[in-house]
Amino acid sequence: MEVKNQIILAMDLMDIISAYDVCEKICEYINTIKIGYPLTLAEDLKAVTVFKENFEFNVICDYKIADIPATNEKIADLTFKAGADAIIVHGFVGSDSVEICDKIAKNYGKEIFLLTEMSHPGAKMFLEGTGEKIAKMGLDLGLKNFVAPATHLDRLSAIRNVVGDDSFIISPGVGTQGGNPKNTLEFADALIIGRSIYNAKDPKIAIEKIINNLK
Ligand code: NUP
Repeated sequence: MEVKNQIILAMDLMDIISAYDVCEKICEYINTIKIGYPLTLAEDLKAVTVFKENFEFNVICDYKIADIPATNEKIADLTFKAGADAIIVHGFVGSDSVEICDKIAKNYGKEIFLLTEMSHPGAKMFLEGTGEKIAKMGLDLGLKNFVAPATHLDRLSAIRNVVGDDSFIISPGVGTQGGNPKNTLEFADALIIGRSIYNAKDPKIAIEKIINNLK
């Protein structure tokens, strides 16, 4: 996936009008948006269509799928049927649950991103340290796309070491969660940024600042 300016907008506003409004302001700078449960549960999967039809964005659905294969299959199928370009899948559930999502993605000519470790403080409790194993499983499954945290650069770097330079890592946790954009891009291919853009008084100025600081 080609991500313009190495920034993916995490759109977690919960109504489509406000989300649309932010996208209109910054669409010259981005071509990829990530939506998750907040917007989808509030507005339905039609949110995918709104961003595809009006902005021609790549749409990544951050559903962190983490169920048994039979259920993952249904979730993935509905998501790709709605027009998503990619879906985020949890790795800790194991290879069978991940593999079925990849199979469905391929049926649609689309992609999955494998979530290795998470960015929030609670990730330390159970997830921290599992990222390399999950990343290795992804590699063994032939996956190329991974999600790893911007808030723990040592962990992000360890995961990069496992997946190698040919893999594509997108990284959440920049801005509001404390991660630094430039440092994160030493290890990641693209940043996932939400609140520090969509909650800014002027989202256009906010994203311009981030882009300028990357230079
Ligand atoms: O480990 C993760 N951390 C994380 O923040 C995995 C994620 N998918 N996310 C998501 O990235 C989170 O749900 C939100 O949509 C986005 C970060 O947004 P923000 O903290 O920049 O507002």
